[in-house]
Amino acid sequence: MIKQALISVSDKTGVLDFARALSTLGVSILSTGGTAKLLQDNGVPVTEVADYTGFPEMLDGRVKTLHPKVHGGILARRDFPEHVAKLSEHNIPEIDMVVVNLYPFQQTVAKDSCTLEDAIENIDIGGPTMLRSAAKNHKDVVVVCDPADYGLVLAEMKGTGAQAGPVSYDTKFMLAKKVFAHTAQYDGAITNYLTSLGADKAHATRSSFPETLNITVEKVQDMRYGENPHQAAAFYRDLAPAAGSLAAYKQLQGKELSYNNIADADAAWECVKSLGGLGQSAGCVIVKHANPCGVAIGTDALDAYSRALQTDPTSAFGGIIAFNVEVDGKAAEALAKLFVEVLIAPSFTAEALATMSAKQNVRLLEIPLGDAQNPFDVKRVGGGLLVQSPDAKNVGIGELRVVTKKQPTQQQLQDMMFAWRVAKFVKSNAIVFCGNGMTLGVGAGQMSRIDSARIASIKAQNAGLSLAGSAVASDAFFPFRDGLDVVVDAGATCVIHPGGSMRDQEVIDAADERGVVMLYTGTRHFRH
Ligand code: 93A
Repeated sequence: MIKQALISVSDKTGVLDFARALSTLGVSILSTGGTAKLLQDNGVPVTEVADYTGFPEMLDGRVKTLHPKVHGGILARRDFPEHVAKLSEHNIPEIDMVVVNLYPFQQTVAKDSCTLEDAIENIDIGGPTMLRSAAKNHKDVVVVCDPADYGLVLAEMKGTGAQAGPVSYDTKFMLAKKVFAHTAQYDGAITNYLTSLGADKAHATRSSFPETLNITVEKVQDMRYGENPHQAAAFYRDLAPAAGSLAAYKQLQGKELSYNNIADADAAWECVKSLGGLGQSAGCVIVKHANPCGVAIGTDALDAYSRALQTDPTSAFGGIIAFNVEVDGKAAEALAKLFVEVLIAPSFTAEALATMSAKQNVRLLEIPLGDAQNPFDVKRVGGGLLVQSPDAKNVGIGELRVVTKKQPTQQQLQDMMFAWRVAKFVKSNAIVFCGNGMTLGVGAGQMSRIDSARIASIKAQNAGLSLAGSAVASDAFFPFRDGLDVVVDAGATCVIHPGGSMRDQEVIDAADERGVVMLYTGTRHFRH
């Protein structure tokens, strides 16, 4: 029987209705200052914790609920006669439900103006203590740290009639697990913040990377297997994924996503999102084994797809395809002719959905567009993590430097800008031939740049595409002139790369000698 609940919340969303419903079910309510006032002002009967314990809230609220009459009432085991006897000896009533959410530490430190003092005052002590007490004793105590669970708890209590009914063990256990995940994350955020502060604590200068890194993620799904069938796997997402990130996907049809599907879908989605502002309304990216094997912009989804497919129709078989525009019926009809593993778009028209519904093997993902970046990238290495800020740099046209005698035409500039956007998403060493807003040949993941250049031109040949007059992007500088010669021999007339080699002059002279245009970006896009 739930007779007494303690409610103490910073986020007051939904708490009034919840408290009122509890009260109607005959539950007496204990509450702290601000929460008690809100309930009282709205006519919900409530006893202030200070009146209950006989101790006032003190030390600017630092001590409100830290009292044996509170914690004894929560922690006592109802099935231990000695515990029950102790409670009555000290006149401590049982507390059967704890509803607490914590001081908004994360929101406070997210503000640029936050001082160390502000942060420290927002470290909740009494709240986590009550949550952990209640979660430890979850067999007998219902603990609610998330306003989203108020409805579930009420529904179970009301299920048994006018009197407050019990909450099931399964629900109490689920709520307790949620509490420990929540307090672990809360302490993790405090640690991340404090260990990111420099020696000059008074001024709280912050480094991007704390001394210890606590990452809390939540499981989205277990997978049948990982990269290979003998590996177990699961997908976890950030508690607040960046807007427009893959983790925000809604699956509209198709089999469960595999580990490789999610990795490739992320590569395709990140690449296609970067194709805006290039003078065409639609973009399409086809990915195989984490690399784009066809990328194009076009007048609409069908146009972009048809052109992306031309780059490497062989590799596109069983590929992951992403669009940055709605997929309509026309595009879906063309897509239905190809064996596709995953299809991603911000939306699908009704006609497109009808066409794809005949291809139930295709996993259809809807993801809202958004360009927020992950706060950092993580890569697991033996015994540790490599952490870096994301490769968020997009070179603007104004930052490009022409280093050859020959100046680019407008068309060449556009082609090089497109090629450069794509090269960022191709594994190093990356060489990407492009023309008229589509890839013509992609050389990826080779240990030597010259091999990537050769492979890219062979692939264009295999696809029957001409490289005459094409643009080439190289994700890092040409260490020697040989790589440049390969792409110019293949037909390229303009080349974009970061520059910065010891032999830059040798490579510039080669470009002048061959009569091609060369642009420096000053930015490198290694991707491993
Ligand atoms: O300052 S505390 O760490 N000390 C306490 O004893 C205590 N008891 C509850 N913070 C404490 N709380 C927190 O107060 C709760 O976790 C909740 O976030 C907040 C609710 O305060 P009010 O009801 O005054 O708005």
